[in-house]
Amino acid sequence: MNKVALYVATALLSFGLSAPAQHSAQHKTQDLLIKLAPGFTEVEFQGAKVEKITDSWVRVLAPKNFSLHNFTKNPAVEFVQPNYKISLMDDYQIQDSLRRAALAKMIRRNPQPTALAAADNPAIPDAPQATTGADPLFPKQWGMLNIGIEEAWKVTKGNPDFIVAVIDTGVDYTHEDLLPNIWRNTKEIPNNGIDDDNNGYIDDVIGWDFAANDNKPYDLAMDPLDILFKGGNPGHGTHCAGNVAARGDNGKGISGVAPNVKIMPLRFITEKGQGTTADAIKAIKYAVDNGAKVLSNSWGSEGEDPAEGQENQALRDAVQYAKDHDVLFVAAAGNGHQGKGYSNDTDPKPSYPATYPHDNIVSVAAIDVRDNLGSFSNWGVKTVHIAAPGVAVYSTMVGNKYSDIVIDKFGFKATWDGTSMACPHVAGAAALYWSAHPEKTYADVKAALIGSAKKLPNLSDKTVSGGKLDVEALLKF
Ligand SMILES: [Ca+2]
Ligand SMILES: [Ca+2]
Ligand SMILES: [Ca+2]
Repeated sequence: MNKVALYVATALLSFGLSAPAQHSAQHKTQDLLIKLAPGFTEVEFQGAKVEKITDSWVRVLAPKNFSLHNFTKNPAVEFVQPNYKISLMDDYQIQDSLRRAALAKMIRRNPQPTALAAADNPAIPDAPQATTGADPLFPKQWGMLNIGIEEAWKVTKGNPDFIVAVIDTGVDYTHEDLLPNIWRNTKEIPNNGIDDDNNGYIDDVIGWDFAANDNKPYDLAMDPLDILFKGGNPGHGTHCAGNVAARGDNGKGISGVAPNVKIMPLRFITEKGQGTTADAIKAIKYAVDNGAKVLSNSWGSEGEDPAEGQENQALRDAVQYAKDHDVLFVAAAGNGHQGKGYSNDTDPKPSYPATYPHDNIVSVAAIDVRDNLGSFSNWGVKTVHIAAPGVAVYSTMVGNKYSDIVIDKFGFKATWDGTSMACPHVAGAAALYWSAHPEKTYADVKAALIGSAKKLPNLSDKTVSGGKLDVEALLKF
């Protein structure tokens, strides 16, 4: 019959198949997102829990046996879909069974601490006094030199009022090289238990943690042994944030592409490397509503299979919301080795959200120090716009550290490789350009990124621009 019924059917089928076996409680509940029909601001279903997500979307937790009819007969319902899962694009879990057995033995012998509990998140420090001096680890940042950063910085290092939202696993906001550039919500009085700026979030002084629903979007990282065995977050958001806007010229660490702009840390992916569409949408809306002009998105979503008539309409609407507010949505193109849902050429096999049709999206591929496309990197001459450094990338790590290595333990070594690492370079570049040209629109910024890209023969049939990020040319564009 109508759209509603079709999507309810596919939604429930999909949800039943995709619910993780280890969370048996989820089998007893349907976790759905429902779009309200025009003119409706709320909806109720007897026996179901309804949570408002945006003006037009609600999350509904309904009993497993809740009938489709409850939705289809309700005039307030326009669209129903599962609350699709979202995950980090990089997974360091070891698959080989012999090595896993050896790791299991090690864990039994030496129980490892896992991530901090959310309740143990460090307090939010005050903004520090400014320090000056060269950034001692800058020479290790091959990616900065690769994109011509030093010439670009002669034009601008970014407007201190410009905000880039890092929508990810959180950020180590206590890190010496990030803390000076962490956004401050000056309309919120800290620790008074009141939502002073009336934005729906109490004491949100630097951002929000949508996974734990608190005001400390700290980057909870798993122990390396746990990551090798079970997967999880190695401090992904902190690494991304450093490449956007680690503080420059402060005598410490490194420098981001836009070393004077602000980072808004928004956490919606947990220490296990997983999030939900509902939380992603809330994070995107928060970023837009609280002044971020560029969103850095190094993650991939599920729930798009045109063959099955499925669509993550809720996430599409959130990207549209950003577009409607003149906000640029920079996204990692995706890593092809991930299996289902990802393929190297995103023209025939899209990767989401990077491949959504919204023209405020910039999809970013990864190159190495010799400008070769990373073996894992997605490309697409129609759907991936530009390449940027994304192999063995040096940046900030949780716990006041810096590295280009994710894990080097138990004979297993991984460097920070991924379109996840390339995306923040382009987000930082957009922030630089927009700082220099505040009158421009997202469409102008995107056109400048593409138009100024350095054309390379090996990328001519791989990206829309036929090249890689060139911030020197960008700032002269
Ligand atoms: Ca608030
Ligand atoms: Ca407050
Ligand atoms: Ca620094």
